[in-house]
Amino acid sequence: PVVTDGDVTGATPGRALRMPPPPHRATVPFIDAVIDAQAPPFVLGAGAPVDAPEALAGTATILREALGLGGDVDPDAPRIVLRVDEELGAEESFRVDVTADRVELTGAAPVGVFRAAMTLRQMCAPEGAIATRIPAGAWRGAPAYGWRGAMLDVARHFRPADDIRRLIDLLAAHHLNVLHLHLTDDQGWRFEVPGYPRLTDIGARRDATQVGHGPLATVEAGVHEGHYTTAELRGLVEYAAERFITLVPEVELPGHVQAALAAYPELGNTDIGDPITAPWERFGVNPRVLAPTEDALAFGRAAIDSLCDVFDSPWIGIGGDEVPVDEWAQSPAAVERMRELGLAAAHEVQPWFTRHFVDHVRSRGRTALAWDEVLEGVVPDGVRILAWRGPVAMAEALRRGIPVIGCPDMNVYLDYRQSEATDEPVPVGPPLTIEGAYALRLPDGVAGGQANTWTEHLPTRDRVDFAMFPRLSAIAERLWAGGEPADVEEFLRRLPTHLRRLEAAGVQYRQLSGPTPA
Ligand code: TNX
Repeated sequence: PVVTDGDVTGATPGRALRMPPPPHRATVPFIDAVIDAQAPPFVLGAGAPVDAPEALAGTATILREALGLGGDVDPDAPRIVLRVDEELGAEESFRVDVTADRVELTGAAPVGVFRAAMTLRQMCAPEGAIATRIPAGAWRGAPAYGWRGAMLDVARHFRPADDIRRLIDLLAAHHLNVLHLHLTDDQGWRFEVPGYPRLTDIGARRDATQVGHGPLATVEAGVHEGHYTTAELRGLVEYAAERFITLVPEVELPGHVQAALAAYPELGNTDIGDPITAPWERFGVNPRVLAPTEDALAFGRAAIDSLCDVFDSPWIGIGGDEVPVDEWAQSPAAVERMRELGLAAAHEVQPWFTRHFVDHVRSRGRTALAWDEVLEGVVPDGVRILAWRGPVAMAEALRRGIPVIGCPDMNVYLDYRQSEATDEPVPVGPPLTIEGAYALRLPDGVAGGQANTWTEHLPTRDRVDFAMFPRLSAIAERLWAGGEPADVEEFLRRLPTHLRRLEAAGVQYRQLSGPTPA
């Protein structure tokens, strides 16, 4: 008899409801299958050959490593075959076809073959793929959205390149295809810009950091520093590309710039406020912004150029969020300059910057990515919006025909606390539970979605793991599936199997039973 997954994931009366399904029926994102329970299964041997044409050699290598295939190949053993079949549909569409003597991984394009390979790894035992018995059947997948992303803020707390590679592996395992790196903010500047050496000499180091959140927060001494060299970033771009992930860089302009102003104070409004001598040690919305000068524009262009030279991403982030206009209104020099530029009020300064930076990104053959605050002004052509302030922001972009990525904070802000429990570490924002993440529902017409991990209160890799997982697993499934959220109970039945995968990968995820932060 042929049974489908829908019948056997635990919902069938008479089955042990609490038994988590086996790995091949517990993929995350869920990949539906038609299983032939009568046919003999495939058993993965350590010597299994992996057959792949030259164009798929990179994926074959990654797959061999993921499955733990090493040493001698047994040419007569049941094998794994990688192939492209353009008939399959959109690029990322794939199939995994299993019989006793072969597993066939077919993609509509090489990217689809890679998704199939990641699915095959999930179908095997998390603790070690060798010797897994996979029932005969056909698994078939295709994503709902072209942009399935995760953003990591490496400005508030730097993460070394090795940690980024590890994160890329985890995203790839979840079929995510964008890693957005938030590379600059008030508290740190993390990439090199030719002609502006002090950005990384001064802007990448601070000597103290806010500890805690809210009225009881204190600032405590302790050096925090780090930045990526250009060579490191090029290496990351390549590593990501091999895993069919686009690394999307972002520089924050014209607000969230205190680290840059610490390095080059003359780019700011120097006739107002205290002199800036170091990156910000506090968290929150910082009042300091770029001055509306030619020098500030040239600086922004240089930063964008540096990103375009290093990253091959079609999208370049230019920031745009939380820009307070007060400084422009109160600085006599800025007011004078606004008069020269014909800007009637301080709130017209941000759109002036935006237009300039968007045009510059476009002159480099890329598309600018900006936070939804830019919708408050005139939005030039050639912008893609990151809508973080909920359904209203997504609807506004859609109404104006501007391409938009949904990242509604209530569903995807992974810095938000995970429950009401008093021992939940650093209680930022309203609680976002795993059920809340799984409830993500993007409106029709968006280009995709992403989860954002801001790291003000996440100083270590373990804390980032704790914030991200397993909520990011839930979001990855929602971005793959699209439409209305499926039954969260069904997801929760698969989750224990998925947690074993995270465990095997050494992820310090948050236990479902509650906080045990590192
Ligand atoms: C708002 S979302 C910010 C970030 C903070 C975050 C904290 C966005 C574009 N800006 O600068 O880190 O809230 O949740």
